[in-house]
Amino acid sequence: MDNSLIDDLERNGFAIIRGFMPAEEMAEISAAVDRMYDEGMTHHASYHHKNLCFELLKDPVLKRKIVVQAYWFSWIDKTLEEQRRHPRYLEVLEPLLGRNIKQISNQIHWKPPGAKYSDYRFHQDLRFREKPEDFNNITRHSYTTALAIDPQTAENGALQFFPGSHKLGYLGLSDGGTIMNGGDERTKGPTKAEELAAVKLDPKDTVLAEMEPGDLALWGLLTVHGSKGNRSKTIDRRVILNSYVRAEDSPLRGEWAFKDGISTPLGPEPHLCKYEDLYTKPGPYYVEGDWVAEQ
Ligand SMILES: O=C(O)CCC(=O)C(=O)O
Ligand SMILES: [Fe+2]
Repeated sequence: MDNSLIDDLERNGFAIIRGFMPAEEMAEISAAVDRMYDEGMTHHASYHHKNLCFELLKDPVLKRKIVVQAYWFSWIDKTLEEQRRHPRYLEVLEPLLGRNIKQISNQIHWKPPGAKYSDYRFHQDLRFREKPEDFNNITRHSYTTALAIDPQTAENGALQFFPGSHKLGYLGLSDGGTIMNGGDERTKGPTKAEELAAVKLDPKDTVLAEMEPGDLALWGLLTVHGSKGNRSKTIDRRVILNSYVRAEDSPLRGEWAFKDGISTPLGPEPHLCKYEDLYTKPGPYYVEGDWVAEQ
């Protein structure tokens, strides 16, 4: 067991594992992520099919369609389906979650250089568990991981964390608006210093998670984090976010990742994860007007 990982998570609420995924495997994963971008671009608007989703925006600065996120692409890509349950995840997660682990989210985030909307407002991921009552010990036994595909720097919008913020309870930051652009006039755009001050956080205390391809960041559902937009001219900022939960604390939700320590492929049909309408609105369908068009 790596005690420094557990210490970091207990003390700071997040940890970074350098060299989590070997370079040879990263080359394949990176190519698969690019395939998913191309797949997303075959759609004219945001596309949903069961848990699979591609979120597209018409970027007002680039003046073209971009893909910002994909969800549960593991349904359509073998490399990435294996990636989500790679034995390295078990090595890291077993001391935290045990040998029976389900996965709640499976996301790629892109930040095309120069795009207007590539900020992620500060938040706690508990915000994205709309039915916390479906889980036991929800904040204790859930972790989100971010695998760096590109180098992650201040310039291209690396993640930022508030160390120790996981001890503050749920703060409600960025509730009630989109995670990229806020809600009303008070919260529009990236998180403002006043919003942080209202919950006694000081922007000077953030830690930038600079990472190389293959490094992994992980954090709990109460750790405050976000990221700035991509201000670089040439480099994307791609990450794969996978979130995991102790299976016995999530009887209703999630896809198996490890069953008694055995890496477990997706089954014939998706399970309820975060998308509430899986059974009532499986699609496929498009969401024509998106929030950018509404600005
Ligand atoms: O991609 C990012 O920088 C942040 C993503 C994130 O925190 C989330 O989707 O919950
Ligand atoms: Fe998050």
